[in-house]
Amino acid sequence: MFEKILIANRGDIALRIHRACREMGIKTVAVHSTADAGAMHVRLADESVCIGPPASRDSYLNVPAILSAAMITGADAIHPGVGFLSENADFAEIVAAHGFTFIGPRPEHIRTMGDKIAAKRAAIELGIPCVPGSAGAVSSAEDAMGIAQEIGFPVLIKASAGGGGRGMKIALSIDELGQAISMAQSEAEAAFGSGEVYIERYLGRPRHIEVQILGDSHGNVVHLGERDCSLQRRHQKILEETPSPALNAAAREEIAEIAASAMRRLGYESLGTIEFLYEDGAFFFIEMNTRLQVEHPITEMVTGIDLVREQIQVASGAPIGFLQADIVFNGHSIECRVNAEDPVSFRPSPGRITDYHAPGGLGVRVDSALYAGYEVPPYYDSLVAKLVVHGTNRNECLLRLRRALDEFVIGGIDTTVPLHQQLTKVPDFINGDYDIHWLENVFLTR
Ligand code: MV4
Repeated sequence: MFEKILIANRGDIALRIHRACREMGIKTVAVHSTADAGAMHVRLADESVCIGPPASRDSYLNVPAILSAAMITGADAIHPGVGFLSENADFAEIVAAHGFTFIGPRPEHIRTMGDKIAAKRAAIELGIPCVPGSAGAVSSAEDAMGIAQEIGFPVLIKASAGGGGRGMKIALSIDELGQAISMAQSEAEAAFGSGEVYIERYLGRPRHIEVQILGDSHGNVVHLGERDCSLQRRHQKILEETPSPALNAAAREEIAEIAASAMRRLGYESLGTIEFLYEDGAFFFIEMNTRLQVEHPITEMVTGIDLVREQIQVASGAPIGFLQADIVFNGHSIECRVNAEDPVSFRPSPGRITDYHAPGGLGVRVDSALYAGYEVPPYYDSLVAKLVVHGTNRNECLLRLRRALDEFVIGGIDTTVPLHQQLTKVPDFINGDYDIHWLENVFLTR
């Protein structure tokens, strides 16, 4: 097992990884920008290294500075956390080339899944159901016309280098196709440096359901169930829950088994998430995330499995310590993402925390790096806390969630706590009756 891990991240996720390390007897190295010198992840770590000025590009994305920090502290492994360098295949390769273990999948799997066309091609080969569409990139309008005629309108043009919804264009009919393609191509070229696009049938009212996977270096792969992440605004998840209120036991088992056996065939190692759209009882693969996810705690709450501990263990070469049949799914869990934002305009609200009281009690978990007196810097993601609640069933989980939200005090800045208080009281949410557009088109327009 590793003796010392460098955590190449900040905020609540750096704390989350530090906690797993502590429980495993592994020393931690925090890295931080000058803006984060007083941050909780720095205070809790065994050692810390300043890696640059506030801008992420110069600090949390500064590969030479991070590698230097690992060398001077004698770390064995680097955990990239979420965001930043976590899905950068070149970084994973460079880390290994310098003699450190990258805590994540093999670089080739990161690279394949980062290219959405290559990811979809891999998914098809592995027997994962995909949205009907082009077999690869579409280059010309004529090419696209043929495919669109086959799959039917509306169609969606997506950037191969995209993901997270950037560079997507809908064409409702053949008249809109040519323009949609050239717009998607030029937007993708400007945003990602690659204008490669592909076409899919546009699903109008799907849910976003993702399956959590864990693989080791001995060929074992298990799934840890699904998460329903349909409640999003501008491709940012707001609240996630497991199990999905939209699935019955048979559908849940089927998609999770398809995902796990595909990853077994791929020889996938580490944590991974296969994302699907679910509409009219059918699943369609859209993307795969090759990292730990923000919403991993809800899976931990219903399985009792420490995902970060497992991720570190498999990275050290150990086999997964349990079988699929040993995993018991217990009750229901919901995560509310608390952002330092105005709950109506969603404008960022950095600043000093004047009061802080986190909710507690049975079935309540708060992952946050906040403390009274801390100053939320303006330079990074606005997520400041995850409120994660567990109940024996969805109703108990909801009652507990409302209670916990009412207890949460974060003074001095605006947060999205009031948004969650409203969301968890509306009938459509209470009934689990929502799709990927409901939050923006129904809830936020009331
Ligand atoms: C789609 C889709 C409808 N049909 N693909 C958005 C981000 C990227 N992960 C994939 N996305 C979508 N792909 C087809 N063929 C609708 C979306 C989409 C979406 C997906 C998940 C969660 C929220 C969303 C919001 C808008 C659009």
